[in-house]
Amino acid sequence: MENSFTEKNGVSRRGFLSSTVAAAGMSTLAVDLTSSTATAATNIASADIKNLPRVKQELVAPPFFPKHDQIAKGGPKIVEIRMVIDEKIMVLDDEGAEIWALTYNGSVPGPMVVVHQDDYVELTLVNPATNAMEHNIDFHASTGALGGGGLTHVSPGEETVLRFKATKAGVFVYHCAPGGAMIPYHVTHGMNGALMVLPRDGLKDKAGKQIKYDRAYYIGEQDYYLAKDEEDEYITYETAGEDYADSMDVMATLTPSHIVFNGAMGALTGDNSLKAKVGETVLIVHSQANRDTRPHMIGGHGDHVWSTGSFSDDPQTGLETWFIAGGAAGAATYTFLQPGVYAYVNHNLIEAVLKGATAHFVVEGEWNNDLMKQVKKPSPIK
Ligand SMILES: [Cu+2]
Repeated sequence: MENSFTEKNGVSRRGFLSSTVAAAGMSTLAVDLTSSTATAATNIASADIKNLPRVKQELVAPPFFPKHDQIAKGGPKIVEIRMVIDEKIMVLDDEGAEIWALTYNGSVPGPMVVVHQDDYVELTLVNPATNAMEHNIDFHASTGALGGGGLTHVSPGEETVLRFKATKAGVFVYHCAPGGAMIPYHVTHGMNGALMVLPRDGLKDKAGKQIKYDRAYYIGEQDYYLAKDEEDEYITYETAGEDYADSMDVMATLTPSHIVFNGAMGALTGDNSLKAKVGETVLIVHSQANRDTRPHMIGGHGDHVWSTGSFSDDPQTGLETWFIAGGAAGAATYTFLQPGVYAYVNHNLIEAVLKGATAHFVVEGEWNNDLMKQVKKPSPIK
């Protein structure tokens, strides 16, 4: 890849980037899949699909969820969503480290999408002419054609529409996967998000009892690989894609410069803290498109946890810390029992504190002395 970068360095940025993608090999695979899918498609259910009701889902920026029903009303639907790709500068920390982020709808992570099992997701993916790069989308919730990645390559100035059936219940990552080294490059520049496929009759515990949530938050964990100059300062760039060679060098070390929640350090702390009240049940969906992680609610628990993200499996209960594999999303519910500030962290505490993977929940309500009481304030030893 580095050779192709050097060789193509003289041509225009857009030309260089698509050449780099073509050189990567994966995109050849994607093209083959596109044509074979188109010709071999039997379209067994197209008549039925035509008769399904259509609804538009207004996507919102994380940590918030779009409006949705926890239990499906009626039969399967086509849920129309629209994502516009935005290549933009994002500031990642207090020191002003910045990146040309590659985003779905302008946020890192991209927006949460919510449907019910057997609904159809119909995505319009728009790549405005003002962007520099080709992009696509691979939905881990979907089946076939590289998760739709083979059918959704859009160059700047193009849009495409992909429809897939959400056959599996759970929470799933989606991400850009243009081909070869551009796959990790785009994913580690923020181009990923999550989609929740609820069972039609909602979430259940292992006894089959309904689990309802009062609030839902989406936390997308992001590892970035920013390069530094000889003075130990983060390098800045004029355009998206210009950091490609430097980024590849840092990525090869497997050592992120930043590991953050929702795009930047502090995106979910201070004024941006997540809110809840004592007695409320909060659903937390946590995704990591590239790297393993281990969420922990300091001072709380995971009451019900779908660590692998599959709602077809019984949730685990009463967990202190749970594992989310790189390339996956997981879900957890917690009913807050005490007021206060809870740090929700990736419990590799170096990653939480030094790299940025920390969020805060600010919970209002009455303190319960039965659960915890300071029996004696810290004072001199008698
Ligand atoms: Cu992309």
